[in-house]
Amino acid sequence: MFHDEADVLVEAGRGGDGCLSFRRERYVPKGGPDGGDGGAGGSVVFVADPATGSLRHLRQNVHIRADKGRPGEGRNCTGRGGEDRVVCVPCGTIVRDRDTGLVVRDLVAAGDRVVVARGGRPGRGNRHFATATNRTPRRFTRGQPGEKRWLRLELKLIADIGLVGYPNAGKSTFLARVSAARPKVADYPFTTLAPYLGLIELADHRTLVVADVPGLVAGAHEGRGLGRRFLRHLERTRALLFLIDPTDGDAAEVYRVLDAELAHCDSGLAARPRVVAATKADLWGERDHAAELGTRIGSNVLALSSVTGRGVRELVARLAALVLELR
Ligand SMILES: Nc1nc2c(ncn2[C@@H]2O[C@H](COP(=O)(O)OP(=O)(O)OP(=O)(O)O)[C@@H](O)[C@H]2O)c(=O)[nH]1
Ligand SMILES: [Mg+2]
Repeated sequence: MFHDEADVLVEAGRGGDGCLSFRRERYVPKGGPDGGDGGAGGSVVFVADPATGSLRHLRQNVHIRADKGRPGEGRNCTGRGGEDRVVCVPCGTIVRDRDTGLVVRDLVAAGDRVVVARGGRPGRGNRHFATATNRTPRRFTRGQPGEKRWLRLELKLIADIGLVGYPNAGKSTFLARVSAARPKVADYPFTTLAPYLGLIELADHRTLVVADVPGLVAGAHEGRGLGRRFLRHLERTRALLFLIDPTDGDAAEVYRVLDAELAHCDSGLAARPRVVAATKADLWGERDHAAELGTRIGSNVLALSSVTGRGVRELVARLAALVLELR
């Protein structure tokens, strides 16, 4: 199951009512109005949090509400304000109004926050309504309801490098080799079902953020395989790493299919700078698939084995150089 989309109903707290009260004290006849104001309703706030990896926690939690404000009280006491409800979402979450489709906010960087439903205004106590001719106003106002609306959340990972390849090409294995990420690796297609990020630490303390996404197949743009839904996670990457397993079918043909699928995205993915590597070099025997593929597609192709480590260092260096240049 993907957890990169969620519809949620957010509802801010109602403002507390104003109070109707008069000062009652011995020796103070006709004490004036002293009804306090209500407290403001709590708001619903979304915050981008790097420790939150997906929108999974919002699935079951479709209705998110904030606290209501308390009513005002006599003796000019203002009611307590409702507490805000703060919800963590992953960096890269785009918040839209579900009905209009308009973007409310794109929560990109850690700590970015947005009020998605504003708390209701508090009511006013009767002390505000005293006039020269009416010293005993019985008027007060009620708190306003909090804002309420449906939102559509969409996660688009933000990374330096996006991995592009058929299922089983060895994308997750590569990421496990070069980063601390421990994705599931298995010898069947579509092992990776949800996109996630891995961090490669470079020697100079700089880092590369890599997005591993589910494998791409021919016709993905028409919904085949896991479809194009995950392609959006490649949209906010600086460069792409094509990983092609030459022991599984015609490598040049695979490359063309991948390229064609990217070309179906209108976000300029096909023009994104790319590095191409042929995977599982430890299984090639005498053949140099990297050179063969390079000749056929007319670009440099690296030989990579995530098992023996062949080409890993060179590939990371190439990615780092490319990304630093693009940054
Ligand atoms: N011999 C060898 N096997 C590899 C290498 N890299 C990956 N594999 C194997 O290839 C299979 C698929 O690897 P994954 O890393 O899960 O492939 P993936 O591209 O992430 O696949 P999906 O998540 O299904 O799209 C696993 O059985 C890996 O052990 C390699 O360099 N050499
Ligand atoms: Mg995988």
